Amino acid sequence: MFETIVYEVSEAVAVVTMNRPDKFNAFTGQMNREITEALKQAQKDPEVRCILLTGAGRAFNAGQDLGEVTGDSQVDFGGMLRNRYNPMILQFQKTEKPIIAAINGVAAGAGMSMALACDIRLASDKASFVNAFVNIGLVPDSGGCYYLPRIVGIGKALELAFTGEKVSAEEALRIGLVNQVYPAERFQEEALAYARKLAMQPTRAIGLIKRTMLKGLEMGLEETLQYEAFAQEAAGSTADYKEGVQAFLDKRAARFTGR
Ligand code: T3D
Repeated sequence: MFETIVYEVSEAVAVVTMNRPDKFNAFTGQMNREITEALKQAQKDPEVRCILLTGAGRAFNAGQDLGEVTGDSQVDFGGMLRNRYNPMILQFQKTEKPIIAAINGVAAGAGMSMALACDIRLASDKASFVNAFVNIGLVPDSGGCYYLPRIVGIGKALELAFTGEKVSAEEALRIGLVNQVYPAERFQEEALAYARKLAMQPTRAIGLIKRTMLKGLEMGLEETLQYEAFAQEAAGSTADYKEGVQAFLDKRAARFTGR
């Protein structure tokens, strides 16, 4: 049973809703663990073919709950990241199903980093992004230093990290921080429709695409070519590959099952 998130599966989509709206869905240790667990659960469940991560209320996620780390004693930043945040962020990569961040409102600090660790980012026109770390004298963490420069380029990444200024959804779309922006009134239905469409794709190929492209970011051409050959062997042995080819020959839409 989850307490800080709501986990619901319907029509092949697992919707994970961060549910601390009064605190702008800021992270507690329990929420870090529950998100990690929810991703593992979705990975194991053959009924789930896409994951949609969103926030309850006005915010997506405001980063670490600063109420949890105040006080006179020195915060164990290293321990906190190693034990709570890093395993959660790594789980996004390990989950071989598409993960969509449906960014309904502000995404700040580690909440922004987590959105960057998702495969696709959809934003409401009321959403915004704040690389808030510098505003409290910290360094981007939770994969922010890895994903942000890869997504928007080093120049823009440094600007966002140095200034900690708020970026609107419109600007986020312009700089490639998000894939799509939808009006707030129909955001949840648009995001769900997007997720359902991805859930109908050949899920094993999608998982292999994700793994191969992420590995490709770290490897040279020769190694990537090798890995593509390996991934293609795996994809080519799926029922969805056979269905895809048959559907093409039959001149009909493919009916993928994720097998
Ligand atoms: O120990 C460590 O810190 C290590 C881990 C680091 C990882 C990190 O994530 S560090 C970064 C932590 N996050 C922040 O610094 C963001 C702090 N929040 C903000 O800058 C702003 O609240 C926002 C830009 C997110 C939103 O601004 P705005 O003006 O739309 O809303 P607001 O009025 O500031 O906040 C609304 C409520 O949410 C408010 O509560 P109240 O007064 O209505 O009862 C505010 O206190 C609460 N809230 C927002 N962010 C946090 C939070 N409560 C706890 N922790 C938060 N991070």
